Amino acid sequence: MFKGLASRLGMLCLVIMLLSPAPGSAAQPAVDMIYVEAGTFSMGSTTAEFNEAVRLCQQAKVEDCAGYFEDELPAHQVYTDAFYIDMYEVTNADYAACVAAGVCDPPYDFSAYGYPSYYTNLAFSNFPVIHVTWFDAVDYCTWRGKRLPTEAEWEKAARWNPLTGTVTVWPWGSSIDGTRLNLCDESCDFSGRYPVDDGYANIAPVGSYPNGASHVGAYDMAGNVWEWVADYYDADYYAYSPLNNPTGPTTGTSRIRRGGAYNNPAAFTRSANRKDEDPYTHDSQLGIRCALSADTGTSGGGGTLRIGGQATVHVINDTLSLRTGPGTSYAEIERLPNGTIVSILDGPQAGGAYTWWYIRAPSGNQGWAVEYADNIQTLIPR
Ligand SMILES: [Ca+2]
Ligand SMILES: [Ca+2]
Ligand SMILES: [Ca+2]
Repeated sequence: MFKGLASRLGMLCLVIMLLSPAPGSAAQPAVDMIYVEAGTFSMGSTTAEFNEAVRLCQQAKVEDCAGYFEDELPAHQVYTDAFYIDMYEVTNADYAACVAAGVCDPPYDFSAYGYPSYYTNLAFSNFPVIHVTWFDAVDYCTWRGKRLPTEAEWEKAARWNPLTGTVTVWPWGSSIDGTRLNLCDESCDFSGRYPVDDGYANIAPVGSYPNGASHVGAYDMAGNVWEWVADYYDADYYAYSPLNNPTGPTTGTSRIRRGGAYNNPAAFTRSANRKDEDPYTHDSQLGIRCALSADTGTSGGGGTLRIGGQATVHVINDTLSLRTGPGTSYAEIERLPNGTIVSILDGPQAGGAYTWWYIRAPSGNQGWAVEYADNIQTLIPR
């Protein structure tokens, strides 16, 4: 129901972002998600990976390193269904749109470490939102028609390589490379500095490290800011976690943050690292990334269109219009030929005489398409 408003606010934020160059360099689209296919991966750390993590941690002169990483054991097989995950950490501009819509609470603190004016300063529109609780993260993702990733989905998107079926210690590979992420580098104010200049002493704009993208193409899954995931925390969960689509312990008091941040030593930015967290916590190192189920349903039609599903474009002597809004008066982004498979991101919404869905085309373009118009333009569920 909010999508029309959200789209306009999103465009407004994008305009604001374009008008006010951030201190960093990276440009990014307002909304973008990555498809992660169904399949099994090895979650958690092997004993060898654990030992190497402890060694790297001790090298940074951190105490009780083993105690931080024992909850990554044992490595175990996990299957997840297909899902989408945000390409970027949720930005201040993204989050501000939800606040403006009257749905999300503002962050608890408008400053960031090193940046006295942050959330309300348009120069930081493209930086990750921080000072948000787990509940704020849930509210934001829900408003976008999404949800928080499960801990398993998060780790799969961070370190699983679909081409090889294997996992790496960091998103890009298994060796630390201080130029591929924002961690506690040589300019960092905190202890455990890694001897490299990564360009940022504090938080960086999202997407600042294209060489640090994960195998599926998600940015900043190592470092910059930690990210909330959906599950309750149990240090021993991996000993009894189910194979299929684990969603964490059924009860608990702590949630989980993932990925490490700009103020952490290298060992804490490994993709298997997990840290328990009070869901009411908010701080200058913790943000949001959302996910979305990609239920493809049964092939061959039938069923109904639904968010997270796919549809096939069916047109007769015509092409399907992808528009900037839910109605025929909105501008056309592109035209999709018969047989095009699209992903459904939001909807339905009434517009004029028709019903509209917010979809993503194979080009990556996102926009509104009509569900059914006189049997000439139709979206058929897959
Ligand atoms: Ca840094
Ligand atoms: Ca991150
Ligand atoms: Ca841990």
